[in-house]
Amino acid sequence: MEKTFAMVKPDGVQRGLVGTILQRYEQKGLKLVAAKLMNVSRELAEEHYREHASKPFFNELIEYITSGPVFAMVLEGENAIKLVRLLNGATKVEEALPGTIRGDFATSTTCNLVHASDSPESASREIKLWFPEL
Ligand code: FUP
Repeated sequence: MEKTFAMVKPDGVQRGLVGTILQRYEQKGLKLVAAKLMNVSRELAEEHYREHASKPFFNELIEYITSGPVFAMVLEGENAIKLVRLLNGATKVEEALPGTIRGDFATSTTCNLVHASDSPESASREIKLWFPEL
């Protein structure tokens, strides 16, 4: 069974949307196999977003993700990687369709509520990075 890493970012935790977001993943049929509410160190944030290190929005992204606790998860199911991304919606806020988490709840591309791994390689890397104890 495929596993993916997902997280509710600080604005989602602050707005009390952890339950609503987790419910969407669970209602779809994905199984929660690990989860924790945690503060993100600058080191972890920079490693997680290392592919964006040269982007103009990198600093803002690191400030945002370290600004408060996140709810990190591992979800499991057939096609889990693609399905969680589909439920999250498009990265750009103006492209995230209603019915998706971002489409229904986010108004900003930087503060876009959720993250999910985008490939089997990212899923494996991110699960190890965020859940080294597994
Ligand atoms: P996603 O996989 O949907 O999280 O999107 P990316 O990995 O492309 O981007 C990671 C994060 O960078 C996004 F969640 C938000 C932020 N970002 C911006 O702030 N501006 C952009 O133009 C693109 C991404």
